[in-house]
Amino acid sequence: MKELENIKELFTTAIANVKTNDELNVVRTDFLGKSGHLTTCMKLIKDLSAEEKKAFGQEVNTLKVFVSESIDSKKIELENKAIEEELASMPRVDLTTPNSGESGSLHPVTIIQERLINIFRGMGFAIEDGNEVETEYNNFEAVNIPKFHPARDMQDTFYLDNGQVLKTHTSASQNRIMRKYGAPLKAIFPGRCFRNEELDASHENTFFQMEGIMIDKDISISNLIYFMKTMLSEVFEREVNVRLRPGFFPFVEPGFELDCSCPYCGGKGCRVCKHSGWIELCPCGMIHPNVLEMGGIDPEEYTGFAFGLGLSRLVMMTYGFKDIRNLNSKDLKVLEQTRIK
Ligand code: FA5
Repeated sequence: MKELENIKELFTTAIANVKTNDELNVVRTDFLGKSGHLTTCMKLIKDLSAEEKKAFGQEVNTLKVFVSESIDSKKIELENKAIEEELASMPRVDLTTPNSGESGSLHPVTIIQERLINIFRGMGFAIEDGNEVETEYNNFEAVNIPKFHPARDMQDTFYLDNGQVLKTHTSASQNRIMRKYGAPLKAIFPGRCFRNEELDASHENTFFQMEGIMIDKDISISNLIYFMKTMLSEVFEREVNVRLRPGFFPFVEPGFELDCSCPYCGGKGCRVCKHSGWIELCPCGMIHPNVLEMGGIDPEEYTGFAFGLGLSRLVMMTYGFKDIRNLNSKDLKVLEQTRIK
């Protein structure tokens, strides 16, 4: 019937022009909807003879099936096209590319820091994190360095406009950690420190330290020596000896500089230890009663030790870096150096 042929032609052109789902929905409504072409053309049936009605009905049905199947396959075609476009816009990874053998590596400071964390975790120490921007109180006053104390001159400091400071040493976190845990307490807290330094091969303005404190009843210098010796023997993977020399830090009394027997020559003397057999490694001491008190811990009841390991310097020694500035240099050779080990 002419009417149906016209509808089919109209539909074929309309579906061929469809580019989006919205356009497809419009075509569906135009042909299959309540007032669509196929529904309205059924109204013609009432003027037909009984025989024509049957044939017409069949033709309309056939056209309806054709229209809905065409709409369904157009829908699938649009979906596939959308997936293809999304895939084409994604970065391509060729999983069959042969591996170059190159692999990434952690930064040497991270490697040694992780090793230290594992050692201390094994000895029951909590691992804490400190702020990089600190209050002047935490960085100085809380560790017994009041305003105008000459010891402030030992650490040339970056002050911020709001009066806070870039942490000059990890000791700045002692007060917060003592207040957080109270006594007894065993914690280490590695962190980045900043000082306005005259730069050279062993001085950076940004470097890492790792602080440790242990506070309990009857803690003595023997405990300090034991933990330092155990830590350093594990770090260097061989038995080392330690010795203490007097050192001054306002937050410990007595204070020490701890030397470690050279792990490279076993104490005989070599280039690394400048032929002395000893390496200066870690200032430490018994926590000053004022510092315990400011941390909310009764110094009559508790004693403790603290140490401040120069982590960046330890990394230099472990991997044989001659200049500390390499560690912050972004030079990939730094990472390659640790990959060999
Ligand atoms: C301190 O910072 C004390 N807070 C350490 C301490 C903690 C003592 C607890 C007693 C008890 P000192 O300024 O010496 O101390 O620094 C400690 C270590 O950090 C040094 O031995 C050194 O290894 C490292 N260090 C200091 N300044 C720099 C720098 N500019 N660049 C690289 N490493 C540095």
